Amino acid sequence: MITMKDIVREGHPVLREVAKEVTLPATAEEKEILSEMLQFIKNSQDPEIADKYNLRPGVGIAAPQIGISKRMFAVHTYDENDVLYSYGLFNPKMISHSVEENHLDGGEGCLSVDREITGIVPRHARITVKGTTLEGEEVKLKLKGYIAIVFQHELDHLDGIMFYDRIEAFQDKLKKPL
Ligand code: SB7
Ligand code: NI
Repeated sequence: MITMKDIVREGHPVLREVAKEVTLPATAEEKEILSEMLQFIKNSQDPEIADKYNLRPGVGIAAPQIGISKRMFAVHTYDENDVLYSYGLFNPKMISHSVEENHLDGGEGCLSVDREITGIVPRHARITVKGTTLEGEEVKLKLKGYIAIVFQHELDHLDGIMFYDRIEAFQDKLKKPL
């Protein structure tokens, strides 16, 4: 069972690596890891289990967050219409996106970041993602709203990008000479 002790925190180089493609079909071990990741997210949303194991509630997790530099992530959360999006995906890839942007008013957080970082994280409003499910099925998902933002957060982890890299004020501060 995955618990918080397995979660790699910021500062660990694996979070900054570009993760490697999973050779398909995925091995039994890769499938096992990805289903454990999905189970961790489900557990983190179960008040009793989360309390018992001290899990921080999460909506998704990417393999680099457990120290595995492979292109796979799990998402388990509901959209604005209470439709459940529950996926373990191998080699997820954004194949198109809107020009229009969107963001969460409250900003974003991350299981690998143990501090509050405020700021607007600009994201694409709509994306199309292709990937292979835990069951080995190829899917093409058209996403918008909250779910599209969660997927972009997870896709970024596979490219070594943290949500705060995209906070404009933060970027400006880094670029500005003293
Ligand atoms: C807020 C939180 C997340 C995505 C988008 C907005 C995910 C939090 C959990 N993770 O750290 C997953 O990488
Ligand atoms: Ni994250």
